[in-house]
Amino acid sequence: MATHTSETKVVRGACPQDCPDTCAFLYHVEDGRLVDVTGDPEHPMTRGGLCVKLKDYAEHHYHPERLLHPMKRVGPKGSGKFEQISYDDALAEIKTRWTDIIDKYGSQAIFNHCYLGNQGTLNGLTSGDAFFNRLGATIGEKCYCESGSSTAWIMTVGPTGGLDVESLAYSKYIIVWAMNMMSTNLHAWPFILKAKKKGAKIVVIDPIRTRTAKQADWHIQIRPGTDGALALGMINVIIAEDLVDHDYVTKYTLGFEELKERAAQYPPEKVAKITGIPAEDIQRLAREYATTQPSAIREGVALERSPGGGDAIRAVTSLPALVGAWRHVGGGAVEMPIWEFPFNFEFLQRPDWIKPGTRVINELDLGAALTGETKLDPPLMSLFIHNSNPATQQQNTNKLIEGLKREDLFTVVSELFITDTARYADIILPATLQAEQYDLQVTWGHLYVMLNQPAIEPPGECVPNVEMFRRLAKTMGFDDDYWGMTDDELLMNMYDWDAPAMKNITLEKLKEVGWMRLDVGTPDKRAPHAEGNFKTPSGKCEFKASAAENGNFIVPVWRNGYEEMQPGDPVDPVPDYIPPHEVSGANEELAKRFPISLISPKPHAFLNSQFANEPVQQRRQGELTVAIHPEDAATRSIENGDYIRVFNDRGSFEGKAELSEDVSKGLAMANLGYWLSLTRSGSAVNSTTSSSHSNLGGAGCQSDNLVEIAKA
Ligand SMILES: Nc1nc2c(c(=O)[nH]1)N[C@H]1C(S)=C(S)[C@@H](COP(=O)(O)OP(=O)(O)OC[C@H]3O[C@@H](n4cnc5c(=O)[nH]c(N)nc54)[C@H](O)[C@@H]3O)O[C@H]1N2
Ligand SMILES: Nc1nc2c(c(=O)[nH]1)N[C@H]1C(S)=C(S)[C@@H](COP(=O)(O)OP(=O)(O)OC[C@H]3O[C@@H](n4cnc5c(=O)[nH]c(N)nc54)[C@H](O)[C@@H]3O)O[C@H]1N2
Ligand SMILES: [Mo]
Repeated sequence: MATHTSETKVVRGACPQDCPDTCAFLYHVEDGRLVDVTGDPEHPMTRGGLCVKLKDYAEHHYHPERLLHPMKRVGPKGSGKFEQISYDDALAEIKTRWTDIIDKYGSQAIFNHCYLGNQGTLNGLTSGDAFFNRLGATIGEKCYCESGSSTAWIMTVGPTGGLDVESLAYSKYIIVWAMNMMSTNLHAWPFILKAKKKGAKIVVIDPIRTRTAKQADWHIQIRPGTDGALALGMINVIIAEDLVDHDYVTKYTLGFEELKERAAQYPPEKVAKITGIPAEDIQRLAREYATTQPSAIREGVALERSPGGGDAIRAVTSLPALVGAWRHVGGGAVEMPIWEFPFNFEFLQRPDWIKPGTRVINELDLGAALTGETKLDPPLMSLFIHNSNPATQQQNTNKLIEGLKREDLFTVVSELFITDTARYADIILPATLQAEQYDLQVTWGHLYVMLNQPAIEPPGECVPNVEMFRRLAKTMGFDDDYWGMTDDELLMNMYDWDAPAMKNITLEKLKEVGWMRLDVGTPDKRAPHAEGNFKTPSGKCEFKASAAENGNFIVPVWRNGYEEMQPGDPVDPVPDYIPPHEVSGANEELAKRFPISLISPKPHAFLNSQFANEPVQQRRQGELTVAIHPEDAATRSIENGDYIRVFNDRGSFEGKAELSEDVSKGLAMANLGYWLSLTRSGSAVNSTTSSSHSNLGGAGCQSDNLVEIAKA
């Protein structure tokens, strides 16, 4: 940290990154220059410390390669050759091309690809929805993350925040299920340590012996994509040994008999064969979990990243009600507390502007949509990409890149840097970084409303997304009041400020203090479902989901507010185990050619692909490494430090071999996030991952990936 003088101005902010912690920032500014960004010591989650990724955040604002002006492509697509143009010329070009496309093909030939590069209310996940709904573009389902787990969570317990992570301090038994908290939810760990000090047992369920697993009392090394079987096996034991809280189940749950029947098909011996976990361990886990109250489950997103991911999360989310864990402070489960925030999605996304009959395409199917593999009428002729970097982050990137190369495709990218995706743009618009913009941050890991106030002027012609869409709306001739509203006017409409959770919270007060806790009970007292009160149609925890009667659906948040169900495979009202596609047994032929399961979790020092172009973070993270079991390495004559090639029918990438028993035999691990343009092979993990979907919410199956490995 730099030393600060009395000349230093301190401005309150909030971290914009796609992370459950959403830390409270203090921006330190001297002579108009951001000299440091520190964590607010008063904030109960941040507690004065930022993660390694954000340690050099002030400098990130002055990165020499930051985009400061609009750019127009001058070389072939993908070459990264651009020349500066004015903002007005960029807007004029967009208007001409879009008008032409709309005349020839209709507005649905335009597609917006957006994710959570920025997590603000004004500038984040939904920042393009109102504009593109107004334009009549094809609706993009934003399914990179949490769409599967949220659908499953809402089907089971409704849109509730569930267990407050701060209440983990009061738990006696904590299961961290598919989450590498030490890297991805660091600020929740101290609450777990508090519980541990008081004697709580910490269990981590993860195929890999991660940093987090190493801190646990018990690491359960599960085969990827088999969590649904483990949860049903636990339910089997809990019911067979009568560890059920019958009073709770009778009063506050729906479908116990059906769940009992389903779980009877998953005795521990059978589950042991599926998951690779010894039957005695499954029994012990079930007994300890049921009888050590309050017991808590921290659900990680990786639970959804397999073909049966949705049902796995429904089964896991059924556990606390079965044993009455919700009765206690510190008991229950947490997916995302985001459901406690009173968003006004009707205003945020303007679903009323969606023209009847507008089609929907999952962003994760963009490669197939662009290349013509999915027959589309009209075809996609223009892409607008912001807050996302699909060329590194989307599965099966080779197919996507083939689509991005199309000469007849008009692509606009709004970015901070010329990323792997921006290289394929026709026009690039420069975006602001967090110290340069105003926003109310959306948080998905705690219960504080967080205001970010601008501390410095935006450099060059950079503008926040919200202003970019105002300009685009004006350019396209939209004259609705919406586009003339100030940031504060928008925010006043985007939340229900009169909701009980917002008691005493106002924008004025937030401007003074920076952050305030929602009025949803304090961590030492909060037990939201002690007496049921689930937000499901029945008001109960639904082991048998009423929502399944509506067929396959995803939460409207992920599709511009669009409510209509898509015809899909019928969903079983009671969760079942749906096996992975890419395992021996499911696909013998594939498993013979590609015998290694590859997992691609989050990097410690990058935030998805962000900061992967920062030399400091590159040093912290190291080069692209593939962890492989020593026996698998030996049969392939691979030694520690060798460069290896990881491949399957979809693609390949190269990395450095790290022989490690942190991965079991038949499993390998390589982190996500490396920029293709900065790797040895010009490719990374997502060159190998498949485009298949989890059974709920259109989520991706990043953990369902068979590969072979050889010396490079
Ligand atoms: N194999 C594999 N693939 C995965 C995952 C995995 O575990 N394994 N995880 C998935 C998950 S969970 C997620 S969330 C996705 C994430 O996928 P993305 O959201 O695409 O991830 P980022 O790399 O954060 O890309 C965000 C981009 O937005 C830009 N950006 C940041 N702020 C702003 C802004 O204010 N305005 C504009 N216009 N741009 C901005 C950044 O520079 C960055 O390039 O990846 C998914 N992909
Ligand atoms: N440092 C850092 N922090 C981040 C991010 C980042 O890129 N870097 N990204 C942010 C984002 S977008 C998100 S969504 C969160 C996600 O944070 P996490 O929920 O922690 O997600 P992942 O890193 O995808 O995976 C977590 C763990 O799940 C394991 N896993 C993979 N497949 C399976 C499976 O089938 N079953 C089980 N039981 N475990 C499995 C992986 O080995 C990994 O250790 O982190 C956020 N925080
Ligand atoms: Mo994510």
